[in-house]
Amino acid sequence: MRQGACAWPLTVYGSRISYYTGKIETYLRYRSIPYKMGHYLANRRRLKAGAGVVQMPVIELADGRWMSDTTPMLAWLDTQQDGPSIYPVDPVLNFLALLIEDYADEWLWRSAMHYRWSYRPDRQYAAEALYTELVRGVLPLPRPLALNRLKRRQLGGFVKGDGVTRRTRFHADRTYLTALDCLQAIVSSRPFLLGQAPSIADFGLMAPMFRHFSQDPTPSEIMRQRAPAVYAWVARMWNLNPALSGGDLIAEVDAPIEALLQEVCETHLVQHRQNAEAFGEGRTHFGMTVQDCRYARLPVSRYRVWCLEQLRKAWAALDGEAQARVKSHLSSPMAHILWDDTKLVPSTYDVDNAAPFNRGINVYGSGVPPR
Ligand SMILES: N[C@@H](CCC(=O)N[C@@H](CS)C(=O)NCC(=O)O)C(=O)O
Repeated sequence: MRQGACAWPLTVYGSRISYYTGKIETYLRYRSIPYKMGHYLANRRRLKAGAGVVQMPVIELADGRWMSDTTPMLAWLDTQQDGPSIYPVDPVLNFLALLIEDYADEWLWRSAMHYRWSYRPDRQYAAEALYTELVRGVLPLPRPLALNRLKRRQLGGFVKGDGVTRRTRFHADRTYLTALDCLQAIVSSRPFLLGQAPSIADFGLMAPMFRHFSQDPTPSEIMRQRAPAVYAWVARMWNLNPALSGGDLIAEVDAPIEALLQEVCETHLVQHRQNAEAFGEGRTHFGMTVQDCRYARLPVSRYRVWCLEQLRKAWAALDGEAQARVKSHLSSPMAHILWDDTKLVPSTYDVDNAAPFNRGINVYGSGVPPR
């Protein structure tokens, strides 16, 4: 580790069942960066004052700085390391890995929230876990009332409020199953997505696959039955040892990665285009058709417009030869939003490029999707 003992240890404000907290902890453990967990709810005013946002995770550095948003956090943390970077040297692999991270962060989220809060045993498990870890002793609420409020907030806001209805539910289920099938095909033949070493694609996918899909009762049983190699990969990622996990990445993108990229294009990139267009028109909600499913009313996210801007910037930074290679692996017309001349209305988020040390924003409004 190169850096600044002055910045460590870190205090991570999050939860042991949180999507993005699991992603960042996987990396901190891999690099042996010392950290402790801080109480999220008891410190929410400090998080708002320090990082500008109350979301999981927010990180306080020992030198008094604050970070939010795991994507720029990982990018910054990785500049502080001596070991081989998790960002591939090959610009094509690097671009595709960033795209997979974004798909894991911003597309699989809906499906993960649906599995956790739509299914009764999963909802009960998650509400109990959040109550015990975050609420008990902090908010003066009787346990049954707290559990009910948690379930209502999450199911109303992040499932129904994020477009999962009787008509779209099959697709929120299928999104997970397709991701599992794609990943099973990849990690059955090598330890990590892009070869013998973990990359940002693996760390990104740990967000949904670890704290949600491999832990929540319903999707974890599906994972064990349908994709045991993915179950093993999750454990491998959580138990990473840099001495045992170095090695080469694939020289060329292969068919199993292309199948995953096809799914990314058909789902996540459709959502990116529709969300950015609706943002540009000043709308609060939008509809979209993904594969054979019509989502009628989804909340617009300014943060996701910024994510798309970041991907388009990464694309623009590639030279002509790398761009041609990327295009050869993203044959779907849905991929064109990454490079076509669509004029996006700027998000105006993080215009100083200070993330993760900027004033953060939530993915939706003030946290929960607005109805
Ligand atoms: N882009 C952020 C997203 C963080 C995020 O949305 N975390 C969720 C929980 S895992 C959250 O705090 N949601 C807001 C809420 O529940 O109020 C990141 O990568 O860290």
